[in-house]
Amino acid sequence: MILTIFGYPKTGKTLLFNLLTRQRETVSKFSSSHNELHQAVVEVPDSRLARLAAHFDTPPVFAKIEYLDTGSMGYGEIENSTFVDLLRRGDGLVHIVRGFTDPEIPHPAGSVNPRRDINHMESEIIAVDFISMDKRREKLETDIRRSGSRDLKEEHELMLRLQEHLEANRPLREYPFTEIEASRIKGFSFLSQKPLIHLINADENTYHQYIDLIRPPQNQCAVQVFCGRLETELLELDASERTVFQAEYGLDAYQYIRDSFIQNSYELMNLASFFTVGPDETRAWTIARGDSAWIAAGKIHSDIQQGFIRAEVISWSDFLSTGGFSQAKELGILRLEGKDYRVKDGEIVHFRFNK
Ligand SMILES: Nc1nc2c(ncn2[C@@H]2O[C@H](COP(=O)(O)OP(=O)(O)O)[C@@H](O)[C@H]2O)c(=O)[nH]1
Ligand SMILES: [Mg+2]
Repeated sequence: MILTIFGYPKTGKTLLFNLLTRQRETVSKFSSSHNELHQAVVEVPDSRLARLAAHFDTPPVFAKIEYLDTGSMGYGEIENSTFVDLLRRGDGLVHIVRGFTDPEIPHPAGSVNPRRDINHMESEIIAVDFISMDKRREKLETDIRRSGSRDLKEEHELMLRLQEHLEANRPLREYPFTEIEASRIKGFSFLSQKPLIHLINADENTYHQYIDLIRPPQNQCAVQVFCGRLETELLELDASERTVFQAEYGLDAYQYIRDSFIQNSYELMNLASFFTVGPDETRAWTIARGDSAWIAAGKIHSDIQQGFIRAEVISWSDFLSTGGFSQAKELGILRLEGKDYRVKDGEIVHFRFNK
């Protein structure tokens, strides 16, 4: 899974990237290379998987997230194409919003105002989608004049409806797609359809004033606040010192982004993990919540999906408390499920398939 970090210049994108990936890329007031790109892959920590791996005495293979830290985009300049490409690559988008004050780092719009920047960025993203949809619509109109297939006409009608939706300044995340419509536009990677987190980078003085901007995930969009520089500094201290400083700043309940970010993104993006276990490896796989056993099988290998017979399913905790597959089978806790079974977060799935 890829998460793309983006935002206006000097908002703390690279600082966040370093926090999340434990890299040490240069964070700077001055250098402003527009084309810098940092990438790093990190494991998704999962104590359930670690315990299963210990049980089997096999190496745990954690799920992975790749972070892309894009170079800065100017205020109102999102359509720069290399930039949009990086956004399209993301399965989810992380918009870093300037929330800290520092007279030495001027804001391109003249003042620090996260609410304004969030709205501004939403509109820019919507505009990008509108423009790419416009191109597609024009192409469809030419093609329809030539061939007039019903399929093209339906796509054209959909584009018109979606453009109307975008014109009302609403992201595609909020459009009630039918399954057919969703599959029609899947290949376009529209930006306003991607899950999005607006992450306000505050400092110890501004943090409290942004609390009421926080929004829990709704339609795969959320607003969160963190203190990038302060958190980086606190993480260098030991736990007791941290507590003292946090109390001093009135941040006793502060949630470290480094600890909470992955969990929150999984929730935002409606993701879940299932596990495969065995003598070779104990491994976590990422699926969407509600995915069927058949789709889960396809995450591992298309052969397993094609030859799907049944899935043996048990929750990770039931597995550990019964002590193994044969005990679980005897107790009737190991279930046999079919293709349509919806796999739940934390289940061990063993696929039986025709080779
Ligand atoms: N005071 C303060 N400064 C920050 C914070 N986050 C980033 N900065 C400063 O903002 C500048 C730009 O940070 P950087 O991560 O390189 O921003 P980017 O251009 O978005 O990648 C650096 O001088 C950082 O030290 C923060 O939370 N508080
Ligand atoms: Mg940077």
